[in-house]
Amino acid sequence: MPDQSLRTFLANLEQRGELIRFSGEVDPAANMAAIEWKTFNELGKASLFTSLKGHGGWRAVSQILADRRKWSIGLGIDEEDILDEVARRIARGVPTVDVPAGDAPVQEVVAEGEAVNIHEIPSMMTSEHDGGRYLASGMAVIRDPDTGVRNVSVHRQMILNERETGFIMVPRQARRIYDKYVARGLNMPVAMVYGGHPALFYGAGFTTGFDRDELEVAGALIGEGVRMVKCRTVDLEVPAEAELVLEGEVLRDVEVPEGPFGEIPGTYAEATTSQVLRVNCMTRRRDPIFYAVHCGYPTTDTQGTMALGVEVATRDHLRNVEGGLDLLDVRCHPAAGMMMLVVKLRPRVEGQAKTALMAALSGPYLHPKMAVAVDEDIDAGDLRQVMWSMTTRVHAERDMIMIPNTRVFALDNVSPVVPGQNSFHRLGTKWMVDATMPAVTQAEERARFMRAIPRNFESVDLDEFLPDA
Ligand SMILES: Cc1cc2nc3c(=O)[nH]c(=O)nc-3n(C[C@H](O)[C@H](O)[C@H](O)COP(=O)(O)O)c2cc1C
Ligand SMILES: [Mn+2]
Repeated sequence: MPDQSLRTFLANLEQRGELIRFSGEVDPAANMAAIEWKTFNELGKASLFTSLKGHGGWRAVSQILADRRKWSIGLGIDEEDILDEVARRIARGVPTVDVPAGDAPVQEVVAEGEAVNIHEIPSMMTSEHDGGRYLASGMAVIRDPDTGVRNVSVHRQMILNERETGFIMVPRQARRIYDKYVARGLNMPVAMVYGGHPALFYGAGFTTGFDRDELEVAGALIGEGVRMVKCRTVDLEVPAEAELVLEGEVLRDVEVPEGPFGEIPGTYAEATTSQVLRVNCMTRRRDPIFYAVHCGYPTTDTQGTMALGVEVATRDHLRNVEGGLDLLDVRCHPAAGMMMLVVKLRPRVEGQAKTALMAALSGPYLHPKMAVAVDEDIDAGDLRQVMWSMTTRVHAERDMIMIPNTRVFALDNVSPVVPGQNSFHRLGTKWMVDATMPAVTQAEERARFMRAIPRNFESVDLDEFLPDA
């Protein structure tokens, strides 16, 4: 029976040298974010903090899913196969399984009503100008009041007081469900879940059909149904092996000031207003590990998670392009704030790369606004090679195309807000760069665009020549 908690994954990361354990005291309100950000961006490692100032009994982790290597450990998939295998597994859903409260570590400690105090959680002060301490890893389990179908999505929460947080919903599925409750004059029941098997976080960050329960997507990734326990105060269920749950409701008629907050593009979402989550019950493990997701300037788990979802969904979307593509790779680069796609393909006929680029920019995710097509000799995951293609193989007046006034990602600050709408509705310019070699059909033409690589590049083994260490 696979462990569905965070814990086996953390042990695997540590054993593979992918995680650094910090036993000295750190302060979630002052220095934890800088430490975990540098630990990943300078050393490529995840962080586990075992001594948190003001939060005895808690531990925290961060940057555990910021790159493909960590995702491949988390999902038990070879790095090279990750897009194929995720797509293969999630093609069908695996239903959840109910377990009794006695089998649910996440309910070992329960606080209800006045006893709830969110300040106990080691929430992080993340970016320099954030409006407060945030929880950013919460997976909101909700239910569509019309169909009964569950939805799971991640929502940032600014801590407001002992019992309330902000709750930001950009116009996607959770917002649509919230609007249905509001139309009935009701608050929306929610269970926020923190810390679990990486498959849960993948599902929560993944955009799939409105009629699909992301917990069944997670189950498909794990290979068995997610074990769920009934909540104590709302008519919902949560993964029994999670670390922490906040049960409550998103209020129907309240908006409060919220933000600013360092967001997924790497810039700030400006201070605005948000809905409010009122917490009626907090359940947790006896020795909880808080998942302190870093949301802000790349690279963080936020981009690392969303990028993998964009890649899988875009690949699927590209399958429908006329004639079929010889598609070799799709990359959504976290370093580019997730707004750029690289499509690697073997164009078979003239014009096919540009057709593929149009499709890449009209997939299920709004985030990508720029797409670059590269040839089979380019590593789409290496931005240096992508940039090289963009200079040597691009004749801009022919190969660069802009499509103005298209709907773009809610947090893309450079794209203007639609007049009269809230800041989440923006019109921007999608742009495509065809960096594939011209003249697919003419071998002699292509010779001018080949990479001038070192002689005997393939056969030379550097290790044979390096001086002994
Ligand atoms: C760390 C992290 C934080 C996120 N914060 C928010 C948020 O505050 N509001 C929001 O609407 N989406 C947020 N998202 C994105 C949604 O979780 C994601 O788009 C999800 O697929 C939406 O689910 P849905 O398609 O069921 O609506 C966040 C994602 C991650 C990984
Ligand atoms: Mn959904």
